[in-house]
Amino acid sequence: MKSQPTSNPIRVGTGVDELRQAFLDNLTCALGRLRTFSSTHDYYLALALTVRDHVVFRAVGNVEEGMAKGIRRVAYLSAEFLPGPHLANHLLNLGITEAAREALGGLGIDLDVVLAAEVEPGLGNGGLGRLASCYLDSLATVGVQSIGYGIRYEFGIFQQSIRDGWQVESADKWLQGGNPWEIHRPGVAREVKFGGHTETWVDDCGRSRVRWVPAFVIRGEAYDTPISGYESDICTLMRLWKAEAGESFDFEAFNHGDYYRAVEQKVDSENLSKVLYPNDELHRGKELRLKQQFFFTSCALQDMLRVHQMSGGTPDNFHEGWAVQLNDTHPAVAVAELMRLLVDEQAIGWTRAWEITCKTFSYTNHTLLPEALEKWPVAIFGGLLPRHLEMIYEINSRFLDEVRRTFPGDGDKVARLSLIDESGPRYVRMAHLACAGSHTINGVAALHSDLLQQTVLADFAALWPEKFTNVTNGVTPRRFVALANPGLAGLLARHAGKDWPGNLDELLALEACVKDAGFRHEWREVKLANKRRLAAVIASRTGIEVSPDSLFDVQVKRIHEYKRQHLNLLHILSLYLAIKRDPKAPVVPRTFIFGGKAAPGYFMAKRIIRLVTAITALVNEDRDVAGRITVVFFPNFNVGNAHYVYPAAELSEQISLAGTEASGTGNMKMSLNGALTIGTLDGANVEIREAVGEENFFLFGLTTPEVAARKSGGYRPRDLYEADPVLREVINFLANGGLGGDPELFRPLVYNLLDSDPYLALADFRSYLEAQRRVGELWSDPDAWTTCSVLNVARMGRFSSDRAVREYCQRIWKVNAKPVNA
Ligand code: 26Q
Repeated sequence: MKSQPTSNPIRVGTGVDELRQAFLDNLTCALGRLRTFSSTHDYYLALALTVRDHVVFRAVGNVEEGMAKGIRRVAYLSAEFLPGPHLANHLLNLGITEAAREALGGLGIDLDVVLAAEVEPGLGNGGLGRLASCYLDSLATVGVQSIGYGIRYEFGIFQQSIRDGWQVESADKWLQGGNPWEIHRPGVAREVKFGGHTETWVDDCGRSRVRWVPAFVIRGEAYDTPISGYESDICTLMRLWKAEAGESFDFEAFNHGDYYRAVEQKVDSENLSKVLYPNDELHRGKELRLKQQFFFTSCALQDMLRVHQMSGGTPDNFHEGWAVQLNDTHPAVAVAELMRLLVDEQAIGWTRAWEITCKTFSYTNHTLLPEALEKWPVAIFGGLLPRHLEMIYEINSRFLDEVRRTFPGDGDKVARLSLIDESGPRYVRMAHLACAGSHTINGVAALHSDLLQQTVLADFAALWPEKFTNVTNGVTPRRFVALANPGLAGLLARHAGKDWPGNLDELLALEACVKDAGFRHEWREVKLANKRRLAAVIASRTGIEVSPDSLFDVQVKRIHEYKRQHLNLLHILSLYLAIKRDPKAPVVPRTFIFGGKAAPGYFMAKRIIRLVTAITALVNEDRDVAGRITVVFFPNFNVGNAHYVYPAAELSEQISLAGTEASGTGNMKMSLNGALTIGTLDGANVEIREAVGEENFFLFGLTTPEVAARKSGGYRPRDLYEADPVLREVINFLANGGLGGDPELFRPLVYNLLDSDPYLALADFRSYLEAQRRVGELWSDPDAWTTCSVLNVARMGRFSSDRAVREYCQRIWKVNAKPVNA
């Protein structure tokens, strides 16, 4: 019998009085606090628990409904999620922000102060993790039964601070103050095996079967975080797994009276989900990372099978119950694990199991850099997952038979496509496993999807062209406009209608306002207020005073050579030197704002941060350029800080070398907040430029084919240095200690540029300067600039993650989303 969830009307009531009463009840009963002794953090926890009741109440109802209807669900498997602060987002989605403000206001408590007390879960490195969270938000918004599976890292991405100009990392203790959003479900636990060996046996029906006898077992316990949708009845889950010691091993150790060994094993097991790996070379190929990947993947698949069977499904129709998306190759071992579950544990024949597997998975690739493709040494893989290695060999042998049939006599192709790299020491190629086991493979922007098929996955594209498609990334306008930029949100609601957060194409209506001087004035006032807000935050965090009347030129993203923060820095130095030479040089007042973390083991990226801070010291303290250029490094860029930065940006720096950035999503966030983009034809920049109009975008740089031609023609950056006096002056200044301090500090950067310049910064330098000159020119005409800014926002509707998720639903997952405007 279907049971409807019920609850106390106060607990889930949305009126001011009910919210206030529920808040006070939680303060007293859940937290055991007297009001007089309560801290802001207590208030935050009490309000979070209040709001959680609302979302969980809906989540419980949804689960039952889904079970009853037997519909296909979506599982998004991702080693990373970056949800950002939850509280304000739920209030917005539930439409109770103002009621909550009033409820707390009546008690003399300021909602904004309470919201600021939330510590965000930093369970991801950057773009890929944030994308996963945007997609969970949109899945709930468009009404799809879905779940995001991942790892409950105890320590997320490190906290960054700047000491003596250098990045300093510290542990992210996000759970220290308690996490009111998660519901721990010790009862929802899965056993995950590791190591050991395999054995064959014969079952009752006389079939030959394989049994995996592990060396150890780790238990995964579920922690559920509810995900609400915007104005949606649906509430879904992010289910993260925490590693705990498996029971049996404690017992074995106790039986031998070896208490300490038992405790040691417990600690060892729990280490599995301790810390998120940064995306750097040093951590590639680390066994613990493979353990993490298999751990969450196996927990997730076992969980899906259980849900499927509880909803009346059988292992044989698993693919009808679940569509499973692999967010990059991090969960790609799922392909082998589902095969093992079906073949070894459910006794389904190989051919049928493979059919089910291929109908279940689809794979999103997020990189074109060949060195970033994951591969595992066969010895590590087989030591940890002996049965999976056997299965991968079997998958490979059948797969390569197909390749030989399609391309007879092409041995090189067979070697290139193989799931095992045998060109040197042997590796398991995770992208190949993902491609073989998926029905659809997508890139994350049109250019990226094309290049994927021409480069890193070209052989797969030749074999299975029908598997390949593109789904351009999107971002949630709820968090990145409605929450982050309430001033703009109000203006949009007044001029484009109140439905824009759920239907971003409505913003097109702004085009009609662009000629209205009053509207443009309001638009500028909103931006100015956002710049003031950011200036205040910058002053309090860095001590640097920036003028809200200057052009805010922003580059915030992970620090990486391919993203070319150093190209931006070369431009800044060229301006600095120009003003030093000629105080009348035509340079509009600018504030250059940088933000982003460098992977702890990435030498060049850390030097780039050091260069930003050196230039900060030089420029900000030089009276000759005072009021003309200011440089800031905004420390610890994360989702919460992004809320201050994106709304204040006027110029969005998207200057990666063409053909290197898969998509970018910060480009979308800034344009949606009214920034103009200076960018290359890379990633989603291409589509953003098409959407907003080329006259509203500052284009520069080589195109991808031109990059290829330059490289194959023997690129010699030193020749460019010799030929260009401006470039020479800037580089000499850097190399000869112009920044003060140790002249050796930036030599590695300088010689890297002159001798190899792998991302062609010098080749694009001139064109970049020229585009920056046009930026300065347009900015000097506020009306013209504002017009471009409005048109950017008006035409960005396509970059809502709702659109992206609907495309996945229709074309890849084959599930129904609710119609737009329903
Ligand atoms: C791999 C092995 C070992 C340790 C860590 C990793 C690892 C972790 C994270 C490798 C890569 C990542 C993250 C990649 C990422 O964020 N990619 C970005 O994805 C965005 C969403 O699609 C795109 O917009 C960006 O262009 C892309 O760089």
